[in-house]
Amino acid sequence: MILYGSDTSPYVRRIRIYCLRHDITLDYRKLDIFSEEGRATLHQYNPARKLPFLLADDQAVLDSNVIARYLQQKFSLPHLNWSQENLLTILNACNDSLVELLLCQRSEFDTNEDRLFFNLQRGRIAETLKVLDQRCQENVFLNCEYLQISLYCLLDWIRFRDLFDLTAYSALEQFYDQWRSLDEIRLTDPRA
Ligand SMILES: N[C@@H](CCC(=O)N[C@@H](CS)C(=O)NCC(=O)O)C(=O)O
Repeated sequence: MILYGSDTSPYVRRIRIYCLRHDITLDYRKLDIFSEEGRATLHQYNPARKLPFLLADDQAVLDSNVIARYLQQKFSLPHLNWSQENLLTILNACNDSLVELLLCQRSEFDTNEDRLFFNLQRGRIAETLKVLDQRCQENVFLNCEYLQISLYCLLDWIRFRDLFDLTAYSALEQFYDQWRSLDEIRLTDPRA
């Protein structure tokens, strides 16, 4: 199985950590989607033009969440229940809004301006982080490995890119500290 991704993407990192923890062998290939060559590969396999995507069993599997489900089915690993799926949706919404704002900043917009699009993203980020912080103290969250991995990747990416001040979210901060020294975390650190 070939996983196309980049070291800095929190979505790619989820899959890499998940595979490391389950001894699933991946041929991980880094793709610079802003280079001509990287874009050509991206366009060839993924019309959504996003990372990650997986090539396996003669097909392309697109989107980290779909890849996770594909791996869970293929290797008979536990699936998320509905309440965990909902939390994943909330977590993804937070991550997606942060990606949108980062792309706006890179396009030289002032994302602190009082504009509908920026206000919607900022509101969503604050609300989803609040819910994740609350739910982080509950077993429904902490009993699901894929959610935990996804949460860690989000929190570490927020720090890595200096996107949001997390100090008010004490449960998230505590969770982050518990996870940061694990081997799989170190092996996939985008700073390394
Ligand atoms: N829902 C997708 C989101 C993936 C995503 O947003 N990937 C970013 C990298 S972190 C990307 O490829 N962005 C390229 C773009 O937006 O043009 C997933 O879970 O895989």
